[in-house]
This record gives sequence, C-alpha cells and structure tokens, in this order.
Amino acid sequence: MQTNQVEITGMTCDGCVRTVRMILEKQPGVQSAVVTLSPSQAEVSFDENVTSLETLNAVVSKMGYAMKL
Ligand SMILES: [Cu+2]
Repeated sequence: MQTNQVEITGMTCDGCVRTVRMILEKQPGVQSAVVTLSPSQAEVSFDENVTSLETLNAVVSKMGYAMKL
C-alpha cells in the first residue's frame, strides 16, 4: 500500500471534488482518496500491485481532469 499526494487540474467546484473522489474510490486497489479544491489535489492510498497513478490518471482524464505526475 502506498499513499501519494498529486496535484489535480480541471477541478472548479465542490461537485468536481466529489466526482474525482468517487471515481478514485471506485477503482480496484484504491483504499481511500482525499480530494481537496484548494489546494487542488488528491491524496490517494492504493495497493501498488493492483493499480498505479498512471492508471488512475487515465481514469480521471476521461472525466476531464488530470493528475500532474
Ligand atoms: Cu465542478
């Protein structure tokens, strides 16, 4: 399990924050996701044997957001 703090671009309101958090928490291997608007970032804890920041970034990118990796 690892925890990473990553900057997220594209979030403009609390709705975005909720959306990103729900997307992340639904992904296999993700244990928790704490998302904030200011600063615009996510703290994600996940099992690195199951998923990766690259995979999670691909998922949020489909929704119009992006992680700065
Ligand atoms: Cu929004």
